[in-house]
Amino acid sequence: MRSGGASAAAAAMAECPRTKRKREEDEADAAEPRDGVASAAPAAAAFPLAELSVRRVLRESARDKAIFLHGQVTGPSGESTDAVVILEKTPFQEEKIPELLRKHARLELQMRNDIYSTYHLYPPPELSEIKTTVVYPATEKHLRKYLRQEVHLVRETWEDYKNITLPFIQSQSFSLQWVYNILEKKAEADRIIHENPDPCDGFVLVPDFKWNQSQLDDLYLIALVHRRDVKSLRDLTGEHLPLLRNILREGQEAVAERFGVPGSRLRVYLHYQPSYYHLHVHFTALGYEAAGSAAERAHLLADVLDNLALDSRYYQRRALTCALRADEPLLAKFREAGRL
Ligand code: M7G
Repeated sequence: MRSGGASAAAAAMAECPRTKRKREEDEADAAEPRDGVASAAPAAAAFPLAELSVRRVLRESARDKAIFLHGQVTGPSGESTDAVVILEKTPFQEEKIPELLRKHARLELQMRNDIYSTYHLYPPPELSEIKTTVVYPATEKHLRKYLRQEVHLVRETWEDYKNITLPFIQSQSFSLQWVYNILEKKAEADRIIHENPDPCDGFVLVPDFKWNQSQLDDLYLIALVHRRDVKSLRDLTGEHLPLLRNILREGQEAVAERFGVPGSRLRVYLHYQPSYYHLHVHFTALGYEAAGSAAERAHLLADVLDNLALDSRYYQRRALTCALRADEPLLAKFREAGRL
């Protein structure tokens, strides 16, 4: 389902004057991504997985059945390029269970005791998918993002934001090219679930790349706003209430219509700090404990709306908690400033 009607071109023509200047600056920035990854068009060729040489395991989780690898691909002239490859076993799909039981390749007894027994079940290849996420070429920052790290909490005041965080993110943040590719329909256009094309108060809702869309247990979508002048929760004021209300209402409606999951079963929230400083909102299944849905990072959109309605400058007044990984340069900046 894609609603809203007006084309992207019409949306661009009707661009919110407030965002136009910012967009032009951002486009200039995007032409030279800060972290050095030029990726305007998605590469058509599949990633050469068989040629990946694994350098180290960045993180693994028995609970999530996932492993995060730092690997390198060697090009024809011998140069090595870093990649992050995430391998993740996918949840069961109920409707595929009869096929799995019928078509299993082998069932090997592991142990039997009285009425209890355990087995190794080997499913047919089409039912043993491993979700694979690739970041290639990966920057140092990507390697750091996925490396298992101790996390520290920092209380960031508005002054800290202006003096420490803002200058830091202006010089260091991840490239937003993937976001612009979605907004401009240069990538993932066929995956759009809903669009409100208004340049000020509109957004695009797409499946998050953490979700393979095969089952609803780990449903995960992301709403990316069209305007390009809102970096994060910190920039939000009462002016953004119509935009945020649209995201909550239309996003919930679109998910209910497409996936049959009602708003009461969705967790709709923003991250602070986010990894990508272009305002976006996470939609996850309520029963799914997505990484980043814990109290120190997730801000429910419904609460954000109420806070802004009570005080337009709420997020420029209060301190916000940030969870920063031990080797994150921003944490070092807080330490240098004597704020830790
Ligand atoms: P975040 O709060 O900035 O950071 O969320 P996090 O990644 O630390 O949670 C960005 C969200 O965008 C995450 O949920 C990512 O999984 C998702 N995401 C990132 N990339 C690069 C893409 C992409 O290329 N396509 C889609 N659909 N989602 C992405």
